[in-house]
Amino acid sequence: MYELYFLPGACSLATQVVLRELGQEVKIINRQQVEGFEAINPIGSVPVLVDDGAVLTEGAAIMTYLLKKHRSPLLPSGGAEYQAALQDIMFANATMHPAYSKLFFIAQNVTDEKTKRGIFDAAAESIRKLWDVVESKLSDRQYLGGDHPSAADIMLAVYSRWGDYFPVDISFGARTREMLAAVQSMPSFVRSVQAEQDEVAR
Ligand SMILES: N[C@@H](CCC(=O)N[C@@H](CS)C(=O)NCC(=O)O)C(=O)O
Repeated sequence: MYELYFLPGACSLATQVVLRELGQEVKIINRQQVEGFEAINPIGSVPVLVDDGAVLTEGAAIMTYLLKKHRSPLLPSGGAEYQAALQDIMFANATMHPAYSKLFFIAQNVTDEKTKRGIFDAAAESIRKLWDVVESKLSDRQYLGGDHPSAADIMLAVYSRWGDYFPVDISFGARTREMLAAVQSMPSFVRSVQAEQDEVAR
């Protein structure tokens, strides 16, 4: 069984959803309950996946590891389709995620309220532009992956919820809203959110 270190609602939720899509059993461990987590991951972040004793870090690397290992159609095996799927995963993990991470950084580090408001607005604007890119990609398809949700769709569906934590207005285009709602209502997604809540309440 896989072990997955998580923080509630964090990017590790996408890892859990994908594990469930792959039909894998997973034990989730709340990083907040783990003393000395830096001994497991020196940068202190989740997700961390433990597979038969091997400790894996970095969300995109974990995602591609799992999809390849289980030969999932969520990641085509080669050619232009593989490259496009990988590009979407990296867009999610290395472009959209860091754009949202700025909101967390501002909330934690900027104390002057007027300055904070201005920087929040600027960060939200850069996030909105990225969602515009997603909206145009979805002009001819339901999901980034085509007819079915891809790993990138799942990752974006997790990140899209983060704007609610801050005093920012991040709107989504109509097709993006449909994609996000469809992914967030997948049984694997609903179950993963519930599993996190159960673990936090324990
Ligand atoms: N590059 C890392 C970044 C992961 C990351 O920023 N994780 C956040 C949650 S979404 C986290 O653990 N934040 C808490 C912390 O860094 O202490 C990855 O993709 O795995």
